Amino acid sequence: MFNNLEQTFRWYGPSDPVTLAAIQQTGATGVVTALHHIPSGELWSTPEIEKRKNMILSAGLTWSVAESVNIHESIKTSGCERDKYAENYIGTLKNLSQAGIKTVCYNFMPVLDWTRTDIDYRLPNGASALRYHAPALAAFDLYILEREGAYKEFSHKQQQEAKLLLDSLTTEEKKRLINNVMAGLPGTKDVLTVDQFKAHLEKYKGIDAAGLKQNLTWFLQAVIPEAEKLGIKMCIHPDDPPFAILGLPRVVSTEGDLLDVVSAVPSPSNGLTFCTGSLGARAGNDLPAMIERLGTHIHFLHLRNVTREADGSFFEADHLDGSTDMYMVMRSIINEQKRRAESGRDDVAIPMRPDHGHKLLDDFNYNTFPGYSAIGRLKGLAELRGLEMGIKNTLYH
Ligand code: DNO
Repeated sequence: MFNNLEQTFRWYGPSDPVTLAAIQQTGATGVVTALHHIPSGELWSTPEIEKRKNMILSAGLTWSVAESVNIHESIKTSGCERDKYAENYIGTLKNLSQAGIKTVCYNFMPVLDWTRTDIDYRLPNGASALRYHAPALAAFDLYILEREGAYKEFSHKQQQEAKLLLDSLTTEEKKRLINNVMAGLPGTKDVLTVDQFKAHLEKYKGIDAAGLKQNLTWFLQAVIPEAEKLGIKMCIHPDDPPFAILGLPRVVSTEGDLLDVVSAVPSPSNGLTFCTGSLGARAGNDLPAMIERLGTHIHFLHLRNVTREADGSFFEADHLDGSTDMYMVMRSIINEQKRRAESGRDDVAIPMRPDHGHKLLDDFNYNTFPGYSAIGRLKGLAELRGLEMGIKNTLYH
């Protein structure tokens, strides 16, 4: 029988209230982390990498994936400093490779990483989930950001709904909405001000989806050949949500986009992070079929589920519940593993992590990063682990 998936857990570093000792108790063997204290685009030095690696090793775990090595905005906007930042990026890959960290996750979302309007959406059982409420995002876009041209992107009805929603918010709630949408990179507590965000938008004025794709191709051409020499597997994370928001293009949202990425620079080092939560927020994405067709390029799995709502909103459901059929997803993953085993590939144990989890039980007593409490993710991991074992044993025992 071929190997199981490698079970990993994200750790935000020493400031994460979810400790490495706790991660060990989840049964995960791998840690997914990044040097979040180093500003985006700067070099990760060997001593800093080694320090983090040793913390993980002393807890009896391994550093499986660097997530994320973020890409500097000047690369996304083809700014004049992009050569320097590409060089830094390659330098970081060299140092990671030397330390034995060979899988690197990144994304190509302009300005913001993943975006939610509500990070404490209560489910009927009292659990707290993350939600993207389309009318709230529209209210922010139209009436708080007051983005030029935004009106053209919303129907009259959507504009009215957004206005009604905005008027119903207390000052405190409005502040919370702004903070949620303007939250900076995961693993930091940074929040952009609306004015800072407007300044970023200016830089994207002449960049449409085609332009952003060109910039992504430039990055891949600069970095993938180097990654290949170093034995590093790069894996791009899809957009979350998988559609353009706030006037910013997004180009890693569909199967076509993913195909464009892998064919731009064909290489075993030019792969994908298959995030079922991000891709699953778009109804047209048939996830099990995408895994069957793109599976060979998948170097990392983020498994979670969302429930899509009629108006384009979605909230994060239990890992085995929601709009994505996680049974079919896991079956497709196991099929891919079997193909790999049969063709003699050495990467059958694809690293996977339970992505996001609800806040449950004792989770409410900790100030964890949104989506990254211990018990909610542990529940997700336990369910996914059982699903994997059940399917695999049924098919191949
Ligand atoms: C959200 C995460 C993303 C991911 C980055 C990868 O919880 O999956 O923030 O780490 O987009 O670069």
